[in-house]
Parts: sequence; C-alpha cells; structure tokens
Amino acid sequence: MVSIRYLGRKGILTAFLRSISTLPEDQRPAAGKNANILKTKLEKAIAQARSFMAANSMNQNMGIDVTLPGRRRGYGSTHPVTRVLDEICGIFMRLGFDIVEGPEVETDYYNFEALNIPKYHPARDMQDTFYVSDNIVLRTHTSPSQPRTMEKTDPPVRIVSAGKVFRCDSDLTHTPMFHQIEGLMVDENISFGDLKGVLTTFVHQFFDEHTALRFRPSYFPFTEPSAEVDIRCVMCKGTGCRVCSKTGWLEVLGSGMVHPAVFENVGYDTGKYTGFAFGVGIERMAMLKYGIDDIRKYFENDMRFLGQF
Ligand code: 2U9
Repeated sequence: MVSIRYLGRKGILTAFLRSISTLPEDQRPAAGKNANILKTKLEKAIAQARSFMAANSMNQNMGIDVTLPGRRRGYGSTHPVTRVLDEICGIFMRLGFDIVEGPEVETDYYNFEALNIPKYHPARDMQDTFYVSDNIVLRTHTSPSQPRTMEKTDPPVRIVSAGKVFRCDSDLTHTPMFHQIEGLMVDENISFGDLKGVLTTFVHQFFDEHTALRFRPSYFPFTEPSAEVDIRCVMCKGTGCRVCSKTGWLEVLGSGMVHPAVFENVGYDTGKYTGFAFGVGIERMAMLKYGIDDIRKYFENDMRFLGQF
C-alpha cells in the first residue's frame, strides 16, 4: 500500500525525515521544508484516491468494486493426447528415430497401394475409409509418410510418423479421428530380435521397466511375419479384470518385418535390406496410462476432465 510504503513507521519518507538531523547544518532547513511539502502532497493524493475509490465502490451502486483484487485467469494444461504423443515421440527420438510428417489428405497410392494393401482389401471399403474422391482419402493410418520418406532416402532409415488418422467408426473405444504413431527401421541385417528389443525398451520406458510383454502372431498386409504386442494388464497386474476382459493381457502395439513388396514399391534392394515396423494408437495408450474409460472424453472439451492433466 502506497501510504504504508512512504508514510508508515518504517516508510521511505518517514526514514528520510528522521535522517535530516544527520545532515550538515546548512542543508537541514531546505531538506526539512522540501520533505514536508512532499509529505503534504502525498497525504493529499492518497486521501483523494481513497475518496475516489469509495465513491466508485459497490456502496455507490456502481456495479463494480474497484477496491477488490483482480480475478486470476485459469492456467491452461496440455491435452492428454498431446502429452502422450510428445512422450512417445521423445522415447523414440532418444532411440535414434527421426520424426516425419505427411499429409492428412492422402492419395490412394500412398495410403493403400504402396503399403501392399490390395484393391479389394476390406480396409478400402467405404464403410471403413473416408473417401474425398475416387483416388483421394483421409489417411487411415500414419504409415503413408513412410514410403514417401523411403522414396527420397536410402537406408539406413529410422523414422516415426505421428499424427491424426481417420476411420468411419464411432463407439466407446473408437472415434472417427484418432492419433497414431507408426515407426520404421530399415538397414542391412535388421532382424525380429531388433524389433523385440526396440519395442520392449519402448514399453518399459512408457509404462514401467517391470511390465511383462508377449509377442503374438498376427497379420497385416504390409508386414510378414506380423505380431501384436500385449502387455500384462496395468489395472489388475494379470489377475483378470473388466479392462483386460479377464485375460490378464492388453493389446498395445501392432508390428512386424516389412513385407518385401513394400520395399519393391520404393525401389529398395530386398536382397540387401530388411526392416521392422510398428504402430501404436495414442488415445488407447493414454487411456491405459491414466485409467480413462471412454475415448469420447478426449474430444468433449470438458475443462473438469482436461484440467486434470
Ligand atoms: C511401412 C511398412 C510397414 C506399420 C504398422 C501396425 C503394424 C499396426 C495399428 C496399431 C494401433 C494401428 O492405431 S492402430 O490401430 N498399427 O498394427 N502398423 S505394422 O507398418 C508399416 C509402416 C510403414 C513402410
């Protein structure tokens, strides 16, 4: 408060007035006079400000009390999807992967053909894919950025592509737009052992180092052999609960060795190079990490939900 700061017992002006007696005798009268003029002016200004505030306060029915302290603006927080996306990208960057991005509106060629997804594959069905025109789709996965990168870069390649993907689907666990990260490592002598090592490191860093994993045979058109990666249920630790449908395991990743047809499409020598690839859904990873039970909560913009992250 101004009055205390300058005129209070320990105020700046009070201290000066007290110190006048220590000045050389010939300076004391002028110093005393000027300090007293300043004191009178200050007292008058403070009195005026007080009466102005009182006159404009709630008491005078002005509708606003200018003497009240201001209201703080709420702080924003990072959306849980962005948080998990950044965290996963960080883990792969520290493992030596570069991040690549590509268009969300994609050609049929890069979204399907280049990835060995044949003409009449069910994923191409209008029920599953948003078509912009005959040859243009909203990308159904983040993988198209990878043949785009491979066409321009010779191995070794270590990339992850992250971002929004779109599928005609909507229920408790699916939204028409969601986020993915898909990774690719290509070099001479890359084996399924490298795939297991990298994905085990990723799971241990993202959940915790004691999380058990299992690699289960699966099928994707762009990888052969293919495997899905399950982790011990983070909720019940394997005893069986609602989240893991009493199996004790949760599916978290798709993966596999890159199909030779994909390498042929980008002009890589299949006799020289091998590689592995993987994909992970961000909303699902965030649900498991934070115990979120309904995917739609991410997109309702309810501050009570978002403010917790
Ligand atoms: C190239 C070759 C192969 C990427 C891969 C998956 C398996 C996968 C899903 C995980 C959860 C998508 O969000 S999800 O539903 N992804 O299962 N993705 S292998 O394979 C590639 C990528 C690029 C050139």
